[in-house]
Amino acid sequence: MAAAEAISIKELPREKLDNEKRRKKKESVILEKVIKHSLQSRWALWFFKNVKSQPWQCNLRLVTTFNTVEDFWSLYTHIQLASKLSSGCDYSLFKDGIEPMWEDSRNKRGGRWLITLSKQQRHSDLDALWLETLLCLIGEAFDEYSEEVCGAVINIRAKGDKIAIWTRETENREAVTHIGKVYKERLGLSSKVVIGYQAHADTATKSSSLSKNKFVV
Ligand code: MGP
Repeated sequence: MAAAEAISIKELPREKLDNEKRRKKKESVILEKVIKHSLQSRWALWFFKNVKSQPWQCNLRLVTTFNTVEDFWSLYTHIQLASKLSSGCDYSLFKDGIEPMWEDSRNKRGGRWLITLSKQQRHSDLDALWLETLLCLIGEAFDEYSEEVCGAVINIRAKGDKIAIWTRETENREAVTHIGKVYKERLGLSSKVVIGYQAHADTATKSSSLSKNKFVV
């Protein structure tokens, strides 16, 4: 079939050949749209590996961006599970155009809903919680407040891993609390578990590793 097609294309005059190429390109774009399912936003995956001799920002690398369900799964199944990364590494998934750092203009007035895990949970819970976090993001799970979401970060740390959803404005109380409630429910956390929301401005200036919670759910 492909060989027969190649022969017939070769025999076409130049103008017809160009038209044929254009038709085929259009066809493949349409086919891609039919086969692939678009996400509402384009997302960027970042990887951080701690090299202490370098400034923090130099250790951050953009892996790739995607905007379809299929491309998300193909990326997810190709990269290392979070639980297999070495200590000091992070993955971040952010809306394309927002850098996963406090300084980005879309993050600087925002904060994060933080899930802190025990060392034992790396093996029992971490990968499932991170996957659910990713699905909340790409599925825009927070109703009309999904626009407030900037991204999510997973920190692999010897002292205990962390997962957080970053939102853009700490002052949008209604949006922040809605996102926190839905997130807690999606993670299947018991109502007895309390999770906290911290402003990046506080995290960035904190002296201990605990900054105060602005909201809890
Ligand atoms: P971390 O990687 O978020 O948490 O921040 P970790 O390693 O668990 O440390 P802890 O302090 O929360 O216990 C570690 C350090 O990385 C910070 O103290 C900053 O020096 C740097 N860092 C982290 N973030 C998210 C940023 C950021 O957005 N911008 C800049 N400039 N530095 C950051």
